[in-house]
Amino acid sequence: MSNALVIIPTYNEKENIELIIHSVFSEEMAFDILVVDDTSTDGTYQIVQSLMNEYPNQLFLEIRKDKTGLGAAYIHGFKWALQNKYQYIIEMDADFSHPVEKLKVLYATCKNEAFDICVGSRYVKGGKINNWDKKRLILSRFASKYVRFITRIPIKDTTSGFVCYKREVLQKIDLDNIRFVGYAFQIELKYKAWKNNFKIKEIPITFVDRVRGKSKMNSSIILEAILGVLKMRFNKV
Ligand SMILES: Nc1nc2c(ncn2[C@@H]2O[C@H](COP(=O)(O)OP(=O)(O)OP(=O)(O)O)[C@@H](O)[C@H]2O)c(=O)[nH]1
Ligand SMILES: [Mg+2]
Repeated sequence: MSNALVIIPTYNEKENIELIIHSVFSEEMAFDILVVDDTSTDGTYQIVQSLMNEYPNQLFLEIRKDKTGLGAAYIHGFKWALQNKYQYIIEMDADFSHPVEKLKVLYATCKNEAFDICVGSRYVKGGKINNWDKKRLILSRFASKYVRFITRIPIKDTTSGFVCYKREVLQKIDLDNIRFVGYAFQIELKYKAWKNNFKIKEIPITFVDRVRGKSKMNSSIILEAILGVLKMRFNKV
């Protein structure tokens, strides 16, 4: 068993899940993986189950009955990680948007430097986004500036979903009190960590738009983030 866990939330990722699992396990550093699947209808969790024999005590699966959002799936995964004594807990998407080869940098930054959180960032020097259309680029960049303006948080990529947290951070934050489910969940977690004086570092990543499978992004997720940031700032969360 490793001391670092990569949590991959999935909903209908049959085109990606096997490839991403093999890809993480072919890294030199031994990470464990927890897939948190919301009862995908396309066979995603059955693929994970079939791989568990190949990776005993390294690959784990939690199936949630209801699809209640990315945030809820991560909270479930975090609680599982804390119960199972992981020291470093990493969030990563299933769709290869996040560079697998940077997992070790996220981990090393928390382990060897005096940081509690390491964020894979598109918006620090050296960070990039490949293949996004203009509309998505503008939306994401606007979101990042908006969040900083409202909350004053010293992080450039607050919506990033490629993050390593030390267990102490997730122990300190009240996971039962996380309000948001979509992108806003990513912002809320970083905001609460910062408010609790945890030290955060951003490292540059190249984010690549998904090549396989379908997006789960929708306008209610965006609206939640816009309103949620204001609520958070004015302490309604
Ligand atoms: N368990 C769970 N996973 C989800 C849910 N929504 C999205 N995911 C997963 O969360 C990760 C990020 O979702 P994406 O659909 O890639 O969201 P995105 O990156 O904003 O959108 P695209 O990359 O444009 O598709 C993926 O691994 C999804 O399968 C959900 O409600 N439950
Ligand atoms: Mg994606």
